Order: sequence, then C-alpha cells, then structure tokens
Amino acid sequence: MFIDEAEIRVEAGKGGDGCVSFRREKYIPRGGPDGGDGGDGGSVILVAEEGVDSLAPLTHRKQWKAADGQPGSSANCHGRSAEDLVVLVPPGTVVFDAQHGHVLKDLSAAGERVVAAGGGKGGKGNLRFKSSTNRAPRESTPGDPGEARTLRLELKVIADVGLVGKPNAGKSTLLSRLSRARPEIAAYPFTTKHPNLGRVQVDFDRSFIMADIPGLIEGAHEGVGLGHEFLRHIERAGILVHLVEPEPIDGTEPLANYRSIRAELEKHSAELGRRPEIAVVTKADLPAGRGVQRRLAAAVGGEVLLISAVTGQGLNDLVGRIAKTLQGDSPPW
Ligand SMILES: Nc1nc2c(ncn2[C@@H]2O[C@H](COP(=O)(O)OP(=O)(O)OP(=O)(O)O)[C@@H](O)[C@H]2O)c(=O)[nH]1
Ligand SMILES: [Mg+2]
Repeated sequence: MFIDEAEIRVEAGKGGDGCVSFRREKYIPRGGPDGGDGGDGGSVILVAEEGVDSLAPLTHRKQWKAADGQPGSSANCHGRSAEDLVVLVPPGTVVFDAQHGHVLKDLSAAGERVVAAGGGKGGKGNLRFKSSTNRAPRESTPGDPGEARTLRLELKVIADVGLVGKPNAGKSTLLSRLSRARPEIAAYPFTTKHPNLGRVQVDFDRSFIMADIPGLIEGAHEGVGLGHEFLRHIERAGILVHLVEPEPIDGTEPLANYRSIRAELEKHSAELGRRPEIAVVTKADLPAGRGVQRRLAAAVGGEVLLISAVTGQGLNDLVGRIAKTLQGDSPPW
C-alpha cells in the first residue's frame, strides 16, 4: 500500500422531493396549493488544505456520502438543503475519475477545490405548478439523485529533502522530531512501508518538505524491497539526507552501509547519484556515534553531521544546513 495513492467512493445527497399540499384553514373551503420545494442534496467537495500531509486518512475511510436534502412540506415550507461534505486532501493531489480514467482536477495549490459529486437538486412543490388554468395542481417533482463516482487520488508532492538510509537508521524518528508527521517507529528494520511527508519549519517564513522513505537495501535499484517505487519518490527531491546509524543491530559496518546506499542511488540513476547529499550519523547518544562520524568524514572527504533524535543534539544544525543547501548558499559536500 502506498500512502500517496487512494481510492474512495463519493456519493452526493439526493434532493428532497417537492410536496403536494393544499391550504387548510378554517372558513376557507378551498385553499390553494401550498406544497414547498425540496432542499438540495449535499455535494462532496475535495479541498486542498495546507497542513494536510498525506492521503493516509483516506485509505481508512473509503465511503464519503453527503446527506440528502429534506422534502418540502405544506405552508410552502422549503425543505432544508443538506450541507456539503468536505474532504481535505494535501495540496498536490490529482483527482481522477477511477472508472473513466480522466483527471477531474489537479489540486496543486492550497485552497483549490473540486466538486467531486454534485448534490441532487430539490424537487418542486405543487405551488410551483399553479397557473390560471390549473388552480389546484396535484403535480410535484421528486428530488434529483445525487452524483456518485469512484475517485482515484494521487499525491505528487515534490519533497525538497529525501531521507535515505538503511532500515532502522532512524529516518522516521528524525521526521517525527522535525515535523508534525507521525510515521510509525520501531526498533526493527522495515517499519516504514510507504513514504511519509512532513513540513519542517526553519523559521517564521521558511519551511521545506521532507520525505521519509522505507529503508533501502542492496538491490533496491532492481526493485528489491520495492526500492524502485521508493526511489521514485525522492527522484525529484532537491537534496538527500543520508542517515547512518553507528551501531546497527544486525552487526553490519556503518561505513559499508553508507557505501552500499550510495551504490544503490547511483545505480538507480546517475542524476540521483549526483544530487547534493548531507551525510549524517544518527543516534549520537550511543557510544559509537562520534567515532563513526570521524571515520565517515575521513572516508567521504567532507563534513559529516552527528545528531540524536533522542536528545535533540545537532538537530538545529542539521535544519540550518538543509535550509542553506536548498538556497544554494553553500556548496554540497
Ligand atoms: N538511541 C537512539 N535511538 C534512536 C534514535 N533515533 C531513532 N532511534 C531508534 O531506532 C529505531 C529505528 O528508528 P526508525 O525511525 O523507525 O528507523 P527507520 O530508519 O525509519 O527504519 P525503517 O522504517 O525500518 O527503515 C527505533 O527504535 C528508534 O527509537 C536516536 O537518536 N537515538
Ligand atoms: Mg521508518
């Protein structure tokens, strides 16, 4: 399952039926028609909202049905129109009609909206049919049915920063520390099964989108561990942050792990291999942290940061470096 794709069923509400009724008042023997119109059914509207980071909530709720309009009633009372049902999606969501395959709308910016299923119009009450030749109409019309369709949603948010690394390196933990995203975290590899996105605030008016992808393993470029799918998500990211854990639980060597991820990136595409990378040793609170940082710095011939998502060490530094690199102020290392 991918968080960046979801299929949902949207059903608008039916319009309320028009009413057939005649005025009944004391001493007025033949009151005229007074049946009111039905209210309109609610529409289902998709709205791109800033701060919504994924389509995950939509994978848990497949059916979105708006309420029906109320029928009209006597004394020319119009039925109440139902409220529209608003479904919030992240900016960057493309909405497809799943059955016909065409794009309904590309909700690229926050605030954009599309009526995915229009509510049925309310029916007419018999008062509407009154004329000089027909003073006591018994006609009314039923409310129209609401539209219904199955939608396929695709999120194509372009992350500014892609987190890469072996399983268990601490990618999801870092994303959860820096953003409001709440990816699953656990002390074993392959916890993350689909990409997560989060917005990291640098200061009041600067932020960037960070993508956490499942851990990469050898052969990722050939599709092992769905590597291709995941690498696709960071293909357009401006920079990569490469996380290396200093004491892997599987006993592997941190520097060898770093090199194997580098090899996978380069084999996936030359372009991805050339992307600016910030190398980071995680879990600085573990005893081996500093030593691995020094050895990795020597191996890559450049700067390597040391962070801990547990103590918060080095996190401000890292965010600052990312922001600078995104602005192109400092050369990639
Ligand atoms: N001591 C320490 N443990 C950490 C730190 N950051 C993450 N961990 C732990 O490392 C384990 C793996 O963390 P995750 O964030 O799930 O790692 P991941 O890279 O997302 O792993 P996958 O999704 O499986 O690829 C968890 O038990 C975390 O609590 C850290 O800074 N210090
Ligand atoms: Mg993870």
